Amino acid sequence: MKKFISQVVGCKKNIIKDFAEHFSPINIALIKYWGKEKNYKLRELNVPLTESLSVAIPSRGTIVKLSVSKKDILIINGENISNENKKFCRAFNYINLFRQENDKFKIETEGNIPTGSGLASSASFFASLAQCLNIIYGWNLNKRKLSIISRIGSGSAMRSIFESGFCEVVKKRQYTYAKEFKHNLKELYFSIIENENEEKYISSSQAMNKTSEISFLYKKHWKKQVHRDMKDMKKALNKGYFSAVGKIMQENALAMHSTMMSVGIIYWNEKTIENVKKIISLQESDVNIYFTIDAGAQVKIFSENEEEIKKYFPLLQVFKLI
Ligand code: 2P0
Repeated sequence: MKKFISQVVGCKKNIIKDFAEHFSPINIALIKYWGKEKNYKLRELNVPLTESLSVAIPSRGTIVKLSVSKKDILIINGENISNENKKFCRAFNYINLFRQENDKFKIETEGNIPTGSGLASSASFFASLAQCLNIIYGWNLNKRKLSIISRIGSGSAMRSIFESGFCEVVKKRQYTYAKEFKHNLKELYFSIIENENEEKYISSSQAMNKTSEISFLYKKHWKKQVHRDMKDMKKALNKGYFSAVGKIMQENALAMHSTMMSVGIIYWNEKTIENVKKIISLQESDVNIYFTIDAGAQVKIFSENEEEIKKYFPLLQVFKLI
């Protein structure tokens, strides 16, 4: 691990600035990351099993302020987090990979992400934290290397390095990274149907690990599904065909949920099913609204037409992405 880190960040090990601040957006995967490479070395470096493709939601995300301190402190949205808390351990175990023994930090984070939405807040947090470390240690990393080091914190963080537009994860063994993906969509709008406020009952990491260990459907099918969907999705984005983008995205999300449902992991609630049925029946009447669902109950919708979302979901906040 240490050797890999120095290959990526170089030999600069000393703090050169005592404060850094960075905002990273959340991202929504149109082609999902679900499961990791099993090989010991790749597993340690949190390498996803497949490629994935996402769009950034620039107005939602996490600001991280990282400052040199006398002891390690984590403050999330104004609340001091105990050093026995899982989040504290996860954040500082990550920093341990890069720092020298006497370097101590205060991490302050503020997010504007809807709670319980299955919007991996870990993605925007680790993307911001990696960028703050890059400033504090003066590594001067490009986006590709930033995506590689943020990945060690959280797989989806790779994609939050990109502040707007689409990006894809490219598989390259331990150097698996994210890069911008150019598209030709004319307009794109996004909304979240918030229908759950509780913490999810199983984390996405645990859920993907359990699925990949025991689901026959996952083992036989998931990698092939992603390869095909990536190819078709890139073609649809290149051509700017929104309805093809929507259909591929929706099938990919349903396939991911099928793999986890096959081992008894069900994030959906009654409202999820109600909204999924509503959108499918709208599609049957030629309404171009498509959905995706992450590791949570929330249904996320995309359309190329703002008025269509407002007409059928009048209470939702609509985000213009393109
Ligand atoms: C995604 N998810 O592509 C998929 C879809 C959830 C469902 O990336 O274990 O929190 O930290 O690498 O990044 C959530 O996974 O997992 C996720 P770890 P992460 O957006």
